[in-house]
Amino acid sequence: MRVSLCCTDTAPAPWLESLRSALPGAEVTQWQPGAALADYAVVWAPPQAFFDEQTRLRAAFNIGAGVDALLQLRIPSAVRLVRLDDAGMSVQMAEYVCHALIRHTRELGAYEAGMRQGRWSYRKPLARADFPVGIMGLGVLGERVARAVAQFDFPVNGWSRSPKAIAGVQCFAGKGQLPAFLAASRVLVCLLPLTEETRDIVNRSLLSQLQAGAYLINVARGAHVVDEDLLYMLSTGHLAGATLDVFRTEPLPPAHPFWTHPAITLTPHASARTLRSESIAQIAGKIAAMESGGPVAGLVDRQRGY
Ligand code: NDP
Ligand code: OXD
Repeated sequence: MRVSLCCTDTAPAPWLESLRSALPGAEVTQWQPGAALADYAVVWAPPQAFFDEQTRLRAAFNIGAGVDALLQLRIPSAVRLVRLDDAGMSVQMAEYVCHALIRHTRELGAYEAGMRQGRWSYRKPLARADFPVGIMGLGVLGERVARAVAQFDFPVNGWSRSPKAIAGVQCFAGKGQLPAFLAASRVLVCLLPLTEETRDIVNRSLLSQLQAGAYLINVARGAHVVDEDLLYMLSTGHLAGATLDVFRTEPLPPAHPFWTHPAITLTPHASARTLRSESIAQIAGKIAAMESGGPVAGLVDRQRGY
């Protein structure tokens, strides 16, 4: 069996070494134009030329959860696309979202500013009940985040395409229930995949349906949010602030207003990093399942877009 690694933005050597030890019977190589045909691919942001040349692939494993960039390429339908299915990301996402939420509701930013000025002064505690959290996307990451937020006794709402039942979470589904979900939420967490249906979803109309003094945490994809609408809603005061991990253009251009906005906290697409050993163990397990004809979790449904 031959496995080809084609990852831009990722140092290949440690991946090659770990893939070789996880797949001892396989010939694992880094892809270069003209390389021998492989059976499986491990990819992140591959060029179109990779799929044009690699005509024997049975499956391509994306070393990330989001497959929006991969689905922009022309990939023969015979190639099964497989995403990372947690692989250590959901706990990171739960940490990140809880931290952003608690930093906001405990006003830790204001305490930090006070500390820098040598100021010892208390702020009146805010009530958790006044900060219902709405999580858009209740998949592998969203469900874990919803459960983690519920552990801190915040009211939690969740929204997905298909109906769900999650203990401690009021679940809404489909476009028809989106207005009720938004009206019940003050803090909005975006954990949707980027698809034709979800691009630009966090716009002025959606943000204005959240409870007043809303807060946005976007950890999914930058193109979910209409940047100008976010800035406008901050200027009206309806939105109190935002924590953003993902952006339409990454790295975020130096002149972008998000960098200096006082109500925006940002990180460089770091909320849930791909962990190499967990990812490779998962990919090796899935290759073994495919070879033996068993079921494989995390298959991408190209029609749905995730
Ligand atoms: P999943 O595919 O497991 O879950 C997606 C969820 O979104 C599902 O609950 C799905 O509903 C819901 N959904 C999809 N389309 C719609 C729609 N049109 N309306 C309502 N709900 C919808 O994805 P993950 O949880 O694994 O990951 C989510 C996203 O997080 C990734 O696609 C990626 O973009 C991003 N991500 C960001 C990272 C970062 O570092 N910032 C790291 C990892 C991921 P249903 O359950 O009904 O199918
Ligand atoms: C992912 C990501 O999709 O890192 O896994 O954003």
